[in-house]
Amino acid sequence: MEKKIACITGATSGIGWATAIHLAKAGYAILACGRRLERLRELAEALPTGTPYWSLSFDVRDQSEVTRAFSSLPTEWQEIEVLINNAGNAHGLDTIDEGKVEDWDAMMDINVKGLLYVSKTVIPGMVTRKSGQVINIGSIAGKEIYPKGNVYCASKYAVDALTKSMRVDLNPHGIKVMGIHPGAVETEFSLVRFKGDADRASGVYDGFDPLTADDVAEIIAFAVTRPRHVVMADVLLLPLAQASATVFNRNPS
Ligand code: NDP
Ligand code: 8X3
Repeated sequence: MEKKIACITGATSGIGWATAIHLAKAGYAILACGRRLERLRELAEALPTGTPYWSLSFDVRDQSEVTRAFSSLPTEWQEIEVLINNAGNAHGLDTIDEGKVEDWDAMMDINVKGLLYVSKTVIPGMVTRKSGQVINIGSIAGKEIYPKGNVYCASKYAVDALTKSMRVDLNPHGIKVMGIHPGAVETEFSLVRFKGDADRASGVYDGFDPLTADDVAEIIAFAVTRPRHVVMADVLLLPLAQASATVFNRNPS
């Protein structure tokens, strides 16, 4: 492959989809991952003409599926230079006493263990080549907790801890590790959190301009395209109206 390969998990929607487009524009070959096959096909059409593209459909929760998917890659797609660990979601918004075990399992299994499974598959090649960049998508929820955020916040605190740990462990190998932590971004995120309740989901963004997936993707692409010696280690990205995990300036006069 002439171009460097960027692998993006959760590329079927939101931040991952927009990141695929921005990195393709920056000259990367795109290896897109997600469960929804139709979306992976649509993404191929949405990329700039001529972008080398390959997709892998798997559930990040299933380690054997993850391993199988990556070992199915043709030789020219195996040298992944950039890994964007983006797949993830919140499931539910309940106090700790009322939270559902299946929601807790989904968040820990996808946001934490899924990120680990993909990393375990991709990073050893970077270590061998002494080259690579890993960007983990955390959240403001991994910097501050908020009411009813409990397990989602814990999963994103874990992503933050893993990002810092990866940076230390991979430091001898010349691999960049960066954490991008967005505040409110309007994607399918709230629709998933509220299990398809579109009114409740859109209400999250009432009265202010949230970040768009494009806003976040632009920062990710900027981070990836810095000179080799520059690492944007830890970025908290907020919409103007958001001052913390809980403070929003809604309906300003
Ligand atoms: P979306 O719901 O739009 O996208 C989530 C992506 O994750 C989809 O492509 C989905 O693909 C993928 N995904 C979810 N579960 C799995 C799974 N089990 N296996 C494989 N892929 C999976 O949300 P966002 O774009 O907003 O979220 C992307 C990341 O950004 C997440 O890690 C989220 O926590 C984080 N984030 C989001 C914020 C926001 O306000 N939106 C703010 C801060 C961080 P598919 O369903 O096809 O498998
Ligand atoms: C998503 C942002 O504030 O809904 O990570 O947790 S928040």
